[in-house]
Amino acid sequence: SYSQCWLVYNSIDNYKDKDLLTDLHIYYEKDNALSNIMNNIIKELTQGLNSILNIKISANIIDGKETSSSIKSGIVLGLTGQNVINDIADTEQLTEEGYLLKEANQCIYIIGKTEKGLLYGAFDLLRRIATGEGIRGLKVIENPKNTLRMLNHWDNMDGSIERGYSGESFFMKKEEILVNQRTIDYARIVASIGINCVVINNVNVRGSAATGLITDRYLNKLKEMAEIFEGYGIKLYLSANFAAPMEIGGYKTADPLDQGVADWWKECVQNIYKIIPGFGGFLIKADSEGRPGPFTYNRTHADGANVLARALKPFGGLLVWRCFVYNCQQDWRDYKTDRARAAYDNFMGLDGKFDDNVILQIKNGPMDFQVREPVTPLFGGLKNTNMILEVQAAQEYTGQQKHVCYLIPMWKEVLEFNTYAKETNATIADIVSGKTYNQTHTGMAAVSNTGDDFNWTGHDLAGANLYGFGRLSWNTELSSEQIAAEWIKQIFPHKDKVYKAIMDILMGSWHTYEKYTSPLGIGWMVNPNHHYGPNVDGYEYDRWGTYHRANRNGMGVDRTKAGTGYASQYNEPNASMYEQKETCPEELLLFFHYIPYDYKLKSGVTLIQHIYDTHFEGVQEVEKMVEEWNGLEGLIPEDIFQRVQKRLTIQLESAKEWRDRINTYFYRKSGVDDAKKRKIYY
Ligand code: BDP
Repeated sequence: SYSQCWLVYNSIDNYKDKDLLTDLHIYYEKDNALSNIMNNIIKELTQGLNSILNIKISANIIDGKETSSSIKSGIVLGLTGQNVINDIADTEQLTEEGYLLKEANQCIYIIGKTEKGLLYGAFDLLRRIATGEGIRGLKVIENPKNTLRMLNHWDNMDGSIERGYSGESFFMKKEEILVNQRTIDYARIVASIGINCVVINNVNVRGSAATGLITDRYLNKLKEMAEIFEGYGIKLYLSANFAAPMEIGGYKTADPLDQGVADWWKECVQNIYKIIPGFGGFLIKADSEGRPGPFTYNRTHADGANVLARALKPFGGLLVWRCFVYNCQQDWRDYKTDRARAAYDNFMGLDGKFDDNVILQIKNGPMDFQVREPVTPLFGGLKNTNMILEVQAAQEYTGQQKHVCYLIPMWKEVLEFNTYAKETNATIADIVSGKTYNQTHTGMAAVSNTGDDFNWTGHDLAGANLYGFGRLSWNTELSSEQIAAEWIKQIFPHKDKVYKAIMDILMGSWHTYEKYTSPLGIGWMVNPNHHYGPNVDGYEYDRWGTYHRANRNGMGVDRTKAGTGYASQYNEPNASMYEQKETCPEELLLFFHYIPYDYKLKSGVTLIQHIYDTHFEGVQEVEKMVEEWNGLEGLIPEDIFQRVQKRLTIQLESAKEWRDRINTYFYRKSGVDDAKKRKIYY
């Protein structure tokens, strides 16, 4: 069994606008059978309203060609273009997936241009009701800001999940594809927050089973999954192996400029679309961390992406190509090479060389999902390329879903970052939504944090990251608080104390995590491989390119012109801002500069004292979280209370370990005592 996340539809008493929800009327072309999407909308609305308000309604289908309406009250659903609907509101502003919700004459209208729009409108209405919001006088037009709202699952064919902290895969097990009730509930849950593209398998496509997902061995089963997804407006995507023509095709090369390779991909893709006409496309990780790619053949990433894109093109498929390309065999002795430079160095020269159905998927930071990184400069550089932002909902470096770390505030900062690529409209949100350069394929992708655990996300509070990603990718302007508020109210009883405690815990959690882990943007002080828990020198003399450069005088990586030159990859005025210690935002100081321990920060304390102080504060903040959570006993569902309480205990222990390891390490390196005379070393 498993939870329904934010679709639990808890019952609420005394909902004041219940009288508007008497019936469900659906305008539909009578000669057509209801589509899967329409059936799902009906199911969702009838079950949802029944569960929340104890209202029993059934759908009344009305011929869409009808010209007059005798409807007295209730929900009215219809596409634009149907006579009766057109009278109700001006729907010109609606885009493909948008919807209009409007109350008029005792009716709640849900109007869309497409059935997908209606689906999102229905989920929006249910969300408002579930959170207790009134719907009288309602009038909203919602169009998604991004066309691609994508989840990347890193699920392996054996059922394990790379960087998965919530159990095993619910998409695959023992090299077989799973299609069952959970597939349906997954689709409902993610569709309700606007997700419309899902990649079900790991970007590291290793072995013949994963590589063979694009062949007849799996396509018929995948077709069943794709049909379920389609009923919720979701397109199925697959991660593909760049060397598939060799590994499963038995061909002599995977050279993208070889005609045989191009033909192989064409045939492969034709076959996929024959079986799954609504297939979305491929996601590719190439030339990265051991994955094959075009570099082997002295070809560019544009050559590599385009050969696949051309195979997909006739069917409207998209090719998503990741920019996480760097040399993972660097030399830590060499202060001039810098992994942070890699995405920009590898891709800037290719701007404009990608086909129009290629999309570059770029991680938010130049390194790898650390608790604090600057925004990658690549977004501010590329001008003639489709780009989407990749974030990681899976908390690989942010506590692995044992710690609470609400990531929406981090993603908001990324989205609001001004790249200065143009004078106006040049934030990351503008760039990835196509506002800056008018690209067609734009949006956001998240590495999913789900698995087959009862609550889907291991930590119940990690559900807010999944929820928030969907909502944010739909509307990048929502605030972190708004998103948290919606999430809390859909899941927990509507009580002030509950709301306040959970809101506090979520909203402070990212900064708290940052305080007791690695300071001022330096990152990486984790145990190698699994990446959980402190290990200051874990990667320091390794080849992955992730260093803190601490010695007895100070620490930090010099990324100015005197150092690796990374800061110059930004547009002005950002480049100069990062170049100078004085103007560099302090939370990123050690990312850009080597700083002596006695350097005075703006707060007046020295760098070393700041490290000690924040590590004590971080632990205190976790103690406060534990206290707040304990105060919820009896007020929220017992199982959630227990699960979270258990994880908070683990978090507190781990936070103390971080504090003591970091403080001890830097005390021993620097020899500087704590000004407040606390115990800082062991
Ligand atoms: C890193 C993960 C690794 C992924 C890689 C990626 O440690 O497991 O394969 O990113 O994004 O964060 O490809």
